[in-house]
Amino acid sequence: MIANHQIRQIVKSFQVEGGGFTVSKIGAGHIHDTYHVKNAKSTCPDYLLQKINERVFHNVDALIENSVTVISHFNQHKRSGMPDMPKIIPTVDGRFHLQSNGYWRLTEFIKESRSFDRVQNSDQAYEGGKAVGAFIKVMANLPLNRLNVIIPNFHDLKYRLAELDTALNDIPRNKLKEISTEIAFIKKYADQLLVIESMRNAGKLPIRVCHNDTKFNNILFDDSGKAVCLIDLDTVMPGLIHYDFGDAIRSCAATANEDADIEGVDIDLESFQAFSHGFMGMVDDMLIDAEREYMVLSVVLMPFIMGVRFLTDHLRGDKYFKVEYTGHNLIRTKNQLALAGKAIKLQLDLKALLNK
Ligand code: GN1
Ligand code: MG
Repeated sequence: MIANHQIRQIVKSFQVEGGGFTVSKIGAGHIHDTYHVKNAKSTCPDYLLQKINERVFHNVDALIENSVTVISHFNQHKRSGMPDMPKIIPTVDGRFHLQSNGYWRLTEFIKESRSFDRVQNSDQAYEGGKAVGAFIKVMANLPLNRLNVIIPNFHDLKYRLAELDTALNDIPRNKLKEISTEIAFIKKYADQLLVIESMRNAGKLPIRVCHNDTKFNNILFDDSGKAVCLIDLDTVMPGLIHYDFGDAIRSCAATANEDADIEGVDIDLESFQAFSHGFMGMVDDMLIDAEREYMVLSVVLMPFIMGVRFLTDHLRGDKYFKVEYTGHNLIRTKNQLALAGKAIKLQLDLKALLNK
């Protein structure tokens, strides 16, 4: 554990305004250690400090370079009236990260803004949909080659299944029993879900700049309830629009959070419709028919991929996602596969709502 006075020292290595900082840890993300740095001087900004997880992100320079590219592109090309994305604060010697027993980065914290783990109402879901759609729309004219590929094959189901297979080969046979239902579910649906990436590989779906981690709590809201922007730009990379839509629905329209047990996990149709309405309003004019056709399948694909990833991590001994107890990733697996199962059954209803 790093002490608060050490963190305050790290903060002072950046070009910060004000002083008398108080630091508190924020618990939401599964990857980095994140702290809210409160400024004693109320006219000066608060900050968000993160220790970058190097087990997940091997090339921190490439990561930071992407964030700088994305923020400056977004702020230059956004529609008038849209708020700016929070700035990355340089260190006193002009770098965008600090190396001190790990890598640290500091961003501006937009005062009176907050994120939500669970959607509160349909207006908020609609606002969230608009924010995710706006991100894709504004990033559409950033050439793909301006971005580094931070985690190759990130949302590639074939790759995730191969990783799961390797993990399965490494565990004792008697452990397989505990996960037989999950493995049977994955085997049953994998082929049908691979269709999205087959279409991508055949060049039939356009590659776009995507956020790739559109979990609901990565959307920032102001205190009037309007969405401000997307945060957590770590995985902004070339991808399919389906990744961002399906991943957002996975958390925004789920009736239980991903750590809850499988009972009660379902898709809330009202939140689905509200989010989709906000999202499609932003991107509809850029979509090709094939993208539209697979939009609803992405609502199955994304929790399915998460189920596969959580299960793989569980089998490997929880090396990737932060866990609070042994078996946490298995609960997440069951939850996400249950959600994928619900989405499979609801596909026709979702299609009808999307086209309404
Ligand atoms: C991780 O960083 P965070 O907690 O928003 C993960 C996402 C998963 C998510 C599941 C780089 O996101 O892909 O969807 O957990 N990010 C990375 O909650 O793997
Ligand atoms: Mg993240």
